[in-house]
Amino acid sequence: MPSYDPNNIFAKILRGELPCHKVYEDDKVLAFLDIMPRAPGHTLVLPKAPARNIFDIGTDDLAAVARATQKIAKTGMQVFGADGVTIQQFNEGAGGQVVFHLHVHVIPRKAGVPMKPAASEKEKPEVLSDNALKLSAALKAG
Ligand code: DGP
Repeated sequence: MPSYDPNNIFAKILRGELPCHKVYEDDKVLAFLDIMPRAPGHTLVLPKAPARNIFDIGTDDLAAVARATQKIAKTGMQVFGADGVTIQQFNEGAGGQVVFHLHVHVIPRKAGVPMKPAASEKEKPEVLSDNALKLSAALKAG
């Protein structure tokens, strides 16, 4: 497996070199909205530690990502009026991974509404800001 590339786009977001619509942060995890959401509230949950994917992440960091994923899934259900949540995580190109810093997709789902195709359409910044504000406020309150 190739080694971790510190210049991947999510590493730049983690270092604050590129912006994001942040929804959650703790000492081990950062979560922000996907700029090409497959449904409203589509969130990416990342370890702060430099991990390419499931094969090189430490178990403590993976546990922290799992904890945050559960919290965001539960809160996203309420905030976006969802009936369910799809959770996805891709490993290596053959596994569907495009950005090589581990991330978990948390996608609130409404019954009968299909997800948009992956990475198909950039959402308007004002929609992302509004959704990030709602989700982060609910996460802080909960
Ligand atoms: P994948 O590695 O297959 O899980 O796909 C990467 C996802 O990251 C895809 O849903 C689109 C999203 N994405 C790509 N570039 C950016 C970016 O610069 N900012 C944000 N917030 N999301 C991004």
